Amino acid sequence: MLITFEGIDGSGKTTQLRLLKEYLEERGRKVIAIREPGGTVFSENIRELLLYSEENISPRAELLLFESARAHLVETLIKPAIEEGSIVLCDRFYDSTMAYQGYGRGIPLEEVKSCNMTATGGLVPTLTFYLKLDLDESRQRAKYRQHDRIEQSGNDFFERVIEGFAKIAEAEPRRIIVIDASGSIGATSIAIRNHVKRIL
Ligand code: T5A
Repeated sequence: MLITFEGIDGSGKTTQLRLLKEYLEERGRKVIAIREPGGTVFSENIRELLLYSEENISPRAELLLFESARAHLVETLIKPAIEEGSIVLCDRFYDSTMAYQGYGRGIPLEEVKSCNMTATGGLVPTLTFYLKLDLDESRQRAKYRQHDRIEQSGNDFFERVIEGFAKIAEAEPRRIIVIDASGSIGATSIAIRNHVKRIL
């Protein structure tokens, strides 16, 4: 089973993924928690390039780097883990590419979709939580951190990303659960657990 967490930077994905992992492990489930881009040595190296390159990266080069990191992660870690019965929790997956590179950077959505398909081999998450938070609140939460290359993309970019996530969620209401992430960490966690309980 693959469960993914999506949302803009600082929406609480990492926090909620950690809490869900604890909850599932307490119930005896084998859980693998990973992040995108990353999760393997190769994909973490690509993450470094993507987030900390001092040279500007062109939108299509950026798209292909995310997909390359994903292709390796899916083949070497996610698919084998699912096959052995683990629950894989992934901090971001291909919906982020659609939102950031498609809606955010303006690469035609059909192109992004096709690249996502190539990278995942058609793997679709069982469930996706979209942690919905407005830009002001997300900036507030992330204000004491150093911002990476993508986080420096500006408010217009992030407004397009937020609009993109809304459209992506609207198109697949069975897979993508929209969670109001503006409440407390505890309230958000309970909302997520209640959905997960239904599919265990
Ligand atoms: N990207 C990624 C693409 O452009 N295309 C792609 O295909 C993919 C896969 C990755 C970057 O790459 C981009 C998106 C990103 O810009 P990242 O660091 O992995 O970068 O992702 P971020 O989303 O930036 O990770 P963050 O750690 O910033 O955000 P999270 O994980 O959403 O938030 P979290 O849990 O770390 O929380 C942030 C802060 O808020 C607090 C936490 O304690 C923490 O301090 N917090 C709350 N505070 C109040 N109330 C709550 N409910 C809170 N929940 C958390």
